[in-house]
Amino acid sequence: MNTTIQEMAEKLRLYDNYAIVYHIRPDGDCIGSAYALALALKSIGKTCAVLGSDPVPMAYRYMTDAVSQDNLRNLVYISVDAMSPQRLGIYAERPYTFCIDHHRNNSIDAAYKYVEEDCGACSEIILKLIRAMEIPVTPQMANFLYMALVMDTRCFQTYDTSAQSFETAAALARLGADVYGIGRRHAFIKSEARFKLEEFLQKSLHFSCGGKLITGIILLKDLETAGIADSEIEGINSYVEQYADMKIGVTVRELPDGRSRCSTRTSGNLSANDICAVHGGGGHFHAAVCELPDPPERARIIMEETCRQFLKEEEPSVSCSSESASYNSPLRRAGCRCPDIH
Ligand SMILES: [Mn+2]
Repeated sequence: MNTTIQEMAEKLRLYDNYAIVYHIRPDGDCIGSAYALALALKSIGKTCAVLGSDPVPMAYRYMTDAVSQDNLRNLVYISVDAMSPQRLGIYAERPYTFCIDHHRNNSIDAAYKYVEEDCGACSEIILKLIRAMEIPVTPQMANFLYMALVMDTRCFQTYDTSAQSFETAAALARLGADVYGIGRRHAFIKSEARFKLEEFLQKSLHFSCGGKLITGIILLKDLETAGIADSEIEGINSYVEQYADMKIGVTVRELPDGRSRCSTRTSGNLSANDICAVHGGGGHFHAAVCELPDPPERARIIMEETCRQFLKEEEPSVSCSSESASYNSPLRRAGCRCPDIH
């Protein structure tokens, strides 16, 4: 049952000891949202710990290390930015009293649930909640919330970016968020290792259906060679979206157990959520994910087949047979067709 922000604010005042749980493979939004909420609750005398199956990525430690974790007793669980129990990893089975999220089809069972589907970032909701509780927002909270907003809206460029996203940004700027520093650090500069990994990904790309379908692969050995951890490559799945003709882009990432995680991006009227749902996944309209039991090359073939069907449905005129040539760079399209390059 979805409650109102006001009701959530009232209920959050009732308990004393909170465990705020973020999702597996944490990103900026879940980290920023969880820590900002923790700081807010601590500021009114609650004890709080932020928990997650996976550790906080290195990129965010400079912010999170400054927040003390309280000792936990008689815990009341809050899930933040997680759409399903599976996304909570080792904390999936805990009894959740609160659930705050912005994904479609949220399936977490909680006594008090507030899900604002397709809002730009979960941190937009957290700011509303902190304000509804009449807790003063400190610059530290504002920094967490702004970082979350910048990361989940990809700097205000995603489909879900709305007037509320900009209003949240403006409010956080007034509340003391380091807009320049956070934007630059998290959304502009890149490490040498990141550049290297993007080069590997670029070389792995398959273009088909006239460049409308693009798939790429990131292998574990690519990460190792580039010298970057899997937890530090947030946003890499949007790389394929930068190609102007892309209607569907899939980034297949090899998982340690040999399976593949297929992050899917779409543009226009095509739903990434629907494409991933075919394989038991989901997410947002233009960004979703599914996991296949197959190794990456095989997973790519399966995803390409699924995507072709969606593309054909959307655009019956598109020439998109499974034999259509792939080439690894649009620059080569004019003269050289290199289907055997991969
Ligand atoms: Mn999010």
